Amino acid sequence: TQALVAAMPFNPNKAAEHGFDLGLMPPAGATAKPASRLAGASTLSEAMSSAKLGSVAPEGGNAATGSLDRVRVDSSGQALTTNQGVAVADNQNSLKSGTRGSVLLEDFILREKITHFDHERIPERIVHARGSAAHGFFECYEPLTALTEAAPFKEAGKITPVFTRFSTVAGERGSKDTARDVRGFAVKFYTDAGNWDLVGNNMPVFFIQDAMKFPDLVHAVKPEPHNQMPQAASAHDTFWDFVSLMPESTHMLMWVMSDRALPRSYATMQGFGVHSYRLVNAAGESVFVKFHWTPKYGTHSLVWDEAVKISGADPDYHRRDLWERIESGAYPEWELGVQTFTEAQAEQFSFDILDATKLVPEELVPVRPIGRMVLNRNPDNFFAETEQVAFCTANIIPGLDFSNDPLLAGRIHSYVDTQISRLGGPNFHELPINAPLVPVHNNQRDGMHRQAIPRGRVSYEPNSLGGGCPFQAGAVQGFNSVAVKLQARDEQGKVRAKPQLFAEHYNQARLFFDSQTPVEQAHIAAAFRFELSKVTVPAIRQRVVSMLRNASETLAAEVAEGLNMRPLPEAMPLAIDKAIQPEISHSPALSLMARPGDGSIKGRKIAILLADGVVGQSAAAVHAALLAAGATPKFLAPRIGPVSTEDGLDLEAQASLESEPGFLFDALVLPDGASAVAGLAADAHTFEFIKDQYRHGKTILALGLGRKLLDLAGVPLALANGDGDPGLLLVKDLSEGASTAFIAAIARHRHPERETGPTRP
Ligand code: HDE
Repeated sequence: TQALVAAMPFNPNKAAEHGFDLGLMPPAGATAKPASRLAGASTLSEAMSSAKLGSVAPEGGNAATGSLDRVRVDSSGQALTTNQGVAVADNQNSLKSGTRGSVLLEDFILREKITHFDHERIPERIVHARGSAAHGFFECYEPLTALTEAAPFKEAGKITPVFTRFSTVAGERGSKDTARDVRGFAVKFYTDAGNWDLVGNNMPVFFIQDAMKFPDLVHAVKPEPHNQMPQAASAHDTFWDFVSLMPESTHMLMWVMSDRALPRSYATMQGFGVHSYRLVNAAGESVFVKFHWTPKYGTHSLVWDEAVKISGADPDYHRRDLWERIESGAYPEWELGVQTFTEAQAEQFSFDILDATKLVPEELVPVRPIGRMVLNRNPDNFFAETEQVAFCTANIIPGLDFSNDPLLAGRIHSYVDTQISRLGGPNFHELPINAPLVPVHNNQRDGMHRQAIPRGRVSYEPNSLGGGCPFQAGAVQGFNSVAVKLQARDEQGKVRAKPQLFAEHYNQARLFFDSQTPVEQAHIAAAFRFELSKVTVPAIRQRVVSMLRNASETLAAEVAEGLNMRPLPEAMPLAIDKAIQPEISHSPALSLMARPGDGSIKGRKIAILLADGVVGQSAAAVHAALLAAGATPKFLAPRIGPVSTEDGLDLEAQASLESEPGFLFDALVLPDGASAVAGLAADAHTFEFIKDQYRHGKTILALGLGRKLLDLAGVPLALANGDGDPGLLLVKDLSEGASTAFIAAIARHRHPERETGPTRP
């Protein structure tokens, strides 16, 4: 028993890691491309100094360095104290005038404790309130100096620490992880030239083109103001009312109704910078750039039925997944890629690169990989790190610059502004998680919660009393904005207007839909049907379908059919008077299936069912094989705890069928042994478990007599068209290479062949 329980890939009772640099490094033997400077270094600080990072802030603490002893608290072996450091003798009873008398006002211990508690909450983020984050590093593949002088891209093997936060957008801080929603993908690079935040999403486009519309969009999608419903859902009247009056949202709606909005985990979703930014080299020359994060483990999503069920059984599904992957060493990893193009190229595109509702198809500009990000350390404290981290699109460094995207402009203002109220004043950059690695020197002073103690009497520049310090860095060392030339068409003077191409709303929505596989298209149609079935006002449903007709008649017809809408409403009038011919009509890169991943099953959760009388050897052997492949196998039985086996091996169920239902797992093993099969068959949860696994396209391995459970659950052993089901493996025992076949089938993630139509069995 001990051996198998201890063989869990992570320790759920993980102790606090006070003062250690544990977990800061890539796993032993990890191959960093190309020549890693990490080899031989035992702490990140060491690795960073060998990677020629800048000096570490002398103030003594940045969460990226791991050297946070000044602010970390280790209470082991310590007596309880007040915030003034006074030892507390009794933490159970308030001070009273006699045991039954009134509580005394002088009880400063009680008052301090309650007062602090009363103020423990800060406002949640207005959007992206629910998130999870981790520390890690970015490693540069090769110098990118021809294009940019940005610090992380200077040398092959250069390491830059990062802190990355993933989030849902609409739900509140305590809402569920698996809502249909966009996911935030925000990366803080602690570079040796200051902090750079790449604040992106898991979709490369956005709903609106101008920041002016953002408060409207957010008000429309958030719970409705009169009754505060529904939580973490776009399936309601106000959202669809708004977007159906904003046809520029059509492209983004395709993404949000696709399985992209239901990621299987943060580790299996892409990330995008969305806007066009600029890369600037030392000579001041610049090109446009779009940033892409591509997950090493492939892009994998949930199906809707699965997402709905998970949100009930484990609202922390993605948070738990990220935490457990890191604890088990199956570190999430992404490749950073860039699409770079010149002003002249941009002029030729059939869309405007300042329009955040458009992407640059990879067929037009390929994505060039420039480095990788590995997340390998969980935060010590959720509030201090994940909640207090403050990302901001304005945080850029020399070598980067903005484009004139009007959505980006609004963001450059919004983030600092919102953080001033969320984090209580202008000094949140001093919080350890936000502090840059490089020292900060300026004449900003005071404000709420100031930590730094600036010395001397000079707080202005120019000065002579402070020897002129801190002085302007000058054009060579300091940040310079690209001197972009105004073009003739910009010389209209002040206008509240958009460029003409912003009025073309449907070409890329069509491109996206037409580039999906049939299963993905069916899921998009089903998502529109579901969401619009929650819309109570028929005119809004009609308006959405009339908008969809401009993007895809096929999709519009399918959605209308699902809503019993006959005849089809007229197509919405176009906002642009001339047809814009797109460059391409098909982009395979837009399908989730385009990135199956590295073929490993690292981080996948696999259920092995047990019951008394099970054949212990084969169950234990599958467990060992899955563990060796980097997955997280788990024994489950009708009840948690010890299970007796046919062959006398001690096994222990780590969860019950009731506590962790089937849809929480990526694959399933049905055990061998006559009495175990009878025991499992006597529990109705077993059949729910199997049916969900089957319906959701998961891989199922039945060992020996375990296949009987499939028959009892009514699972068909062949596909509807008579072909064999690639996700069902029925074997006598493990000797026939079954675990290899099982692992290969799990690596496919899901077997959509089982789906027979939009309404699915
Ligand atoms: Fe944000 N966004 N946003 N956003 N956003 C915030 O900043 C905003 C947009 C994104 O993990 C807020 O600190 C405006 C696009 C992420 O802490 C706020 C506009 C993209 C996060 C804000 C946008 C994003 C935020 C709320 C339209 C993808 C979470 C709390 C002009 C490229 C960061 C906060 C984290 C958070 C404003 C649109 C990504 C209110 C005004 C497009 C990942 O400042």
